[in-house]
Amino acid sequence: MKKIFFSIFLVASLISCQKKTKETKQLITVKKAVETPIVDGEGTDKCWMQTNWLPLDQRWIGPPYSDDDFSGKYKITWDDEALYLLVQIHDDVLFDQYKDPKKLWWDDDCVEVFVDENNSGGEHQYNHNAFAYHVALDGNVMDIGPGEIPHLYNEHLVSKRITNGKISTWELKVYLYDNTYVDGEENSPVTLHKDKEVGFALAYCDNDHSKERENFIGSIYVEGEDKNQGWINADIFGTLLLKE
Ligand SMILES: [Ca+2]
Ligand SMILES: [Ca+2]
Ligand SMILES: [Ca+2]
Ligand SMILES: [Ca+2]
Repeated sequence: MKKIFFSIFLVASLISCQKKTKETKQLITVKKAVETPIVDGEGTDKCWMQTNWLPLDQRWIGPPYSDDDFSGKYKITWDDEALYLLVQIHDDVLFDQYKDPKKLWWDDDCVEVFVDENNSGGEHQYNHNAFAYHVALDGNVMDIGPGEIPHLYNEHLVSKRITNGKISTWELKVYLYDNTYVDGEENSPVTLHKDKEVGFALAYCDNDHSKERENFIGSIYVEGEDKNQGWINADIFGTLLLKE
């Protein structure tokens, strides 16, 4: 009997260990939107007026760059339905060399939103433990699913971009799906609530005229030589803590 109890305890411990592998590196308290923002690319909504900018300044790939080449910042808020982001990017050249959204999407200019619904951390390269949504200049949303199959996830993320000269303002509504998500089936996004923790990072792929992206800039410091970890490992994400 004791042995069985111990086995159950051991299995339960292993499951709970697998569930949470991540240590909190960047805790961001996110205030609930006073009014749901209108996703129109204009940061004039009341909630944005009351939210501070956060930096998008960690070089994950590529050589040092000038402020004119790239600089970025973002705001974040939430309501019961989704996360909302206001992302302001200074990028000297907007470049979309592949019109096919499923072709080398990370080598075109795009905003990348990483979300781990239950903040578990862990590996998510070809599964839905977390998502890495690449939002292209034309609004298409790409990620790789199980079986290494690229998918459009346009129903997961609504966006609108307004570009004035070198400055683009992206407004995004990001629905959160949990790890039971199955491609090709009916899935419902989760409802958000106060005190929920969400794994999160933001990035921008900057390409101005090269075959491959020139820089990849993220919102969080990544340890080690290879900083291009976000699309594989949700342990590197920061943590959002949703508050009223
Ligand atoms: Ca707006
Ligand atoms: Ca640039
Ligand atoms: Ca997860
Ligand atoms: Ca660019």
